[in-house]
Amino acid sequence: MKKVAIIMGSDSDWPVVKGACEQLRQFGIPFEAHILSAHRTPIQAAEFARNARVNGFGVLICAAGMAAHLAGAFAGNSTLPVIGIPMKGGAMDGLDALLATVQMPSGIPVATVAIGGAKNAAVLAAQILAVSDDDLARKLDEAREEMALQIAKKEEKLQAELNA
Ligand code: RP5
Repeated sequence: MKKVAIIMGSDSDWPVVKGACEQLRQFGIPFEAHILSAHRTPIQAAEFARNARVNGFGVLICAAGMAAHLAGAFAGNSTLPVIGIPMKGGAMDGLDALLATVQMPSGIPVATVAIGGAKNAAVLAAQILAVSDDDLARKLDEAREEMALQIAKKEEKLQAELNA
């Protein structure tokens, strides 16, 4: 199976980003996580992105806050699908990162999840890899079934409380 690369702009992003790692682990998807910055380590970031396909990656997840150019820089240097996680924090509490990540120029897309949406970034990466992986597609179906089961249990509990 192709690997997922999870790149974060700073170690301060890690407490949120590790949620993506946990989700990938649950699906049994191999991944690497690295700290690389579009601004502080621009050469290393570009090199990683340029070599990602040949190094066995299938999807790139990039998490960054504030002037969040990391996902865009990766997208500019690779034709692998790039998923951006805008990080909370700074003067605008993530809105700046959301706009910086999502407002890409035509031709260079970044699939942007919600502010701090690490779990969804991992699920979307899994869905991309599952296009050509039936086992993984089955795991995604099972996860959906489990989610629906949890909601049904909550609904039952709510109705029991209302009718008590
Ligand atoms: C971004 O700036 C990082 O992704 C992080 O979200 C934010 C703050 O970085 P630190 O100052 O905590 O290293 O580049």
